[in-house]
Amino acid sequence: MISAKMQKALNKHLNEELFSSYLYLSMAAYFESKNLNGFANWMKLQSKEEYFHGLKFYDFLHQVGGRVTLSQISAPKTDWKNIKEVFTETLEHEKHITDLINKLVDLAILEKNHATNNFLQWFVNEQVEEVATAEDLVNKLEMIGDNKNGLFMLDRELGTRTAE
Ligand code: OFO
Repeated sequence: MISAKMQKALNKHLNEELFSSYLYLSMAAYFESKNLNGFANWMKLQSKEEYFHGLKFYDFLHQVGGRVTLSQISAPKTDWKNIKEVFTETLEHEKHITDLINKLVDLAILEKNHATNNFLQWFVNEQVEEVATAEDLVNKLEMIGDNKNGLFMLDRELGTRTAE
């Protein structure tokens, strides 16, 4: 049902989603180490979301008769200068993932693989949301600057995030 090239590309992207999960868990651990529990809560949930994105690729590959082959997950960064740097890198990472999704869509179109193209459209939409959310947090952090009160309020706000 899918070409060898597409199978390889989808497996590679499964690894990217699992790396995203690992990266955000590392960011959560950084926040925990700074007693920023709200930020940590948000990142931990983000990490779980990425794991589920990875599973969507896992399930889809099986549904179309493909073979899942897991590969090594790179070690994520473990330390950052400050909160803003974490979210600036989150935004950059999400833009990178968007680019990868777009390239997968290009391949699906090239191969006239409508099922895979249709599957990927969920991720096209999801990436719009992911980039917008990260952008919003970077903007908020820029506005807050070093204001402790503002950081406290944002930490409290992000602490209310619950799993979808
Ligand atoms: Fe999987 O959406 Fe972020 O990376």
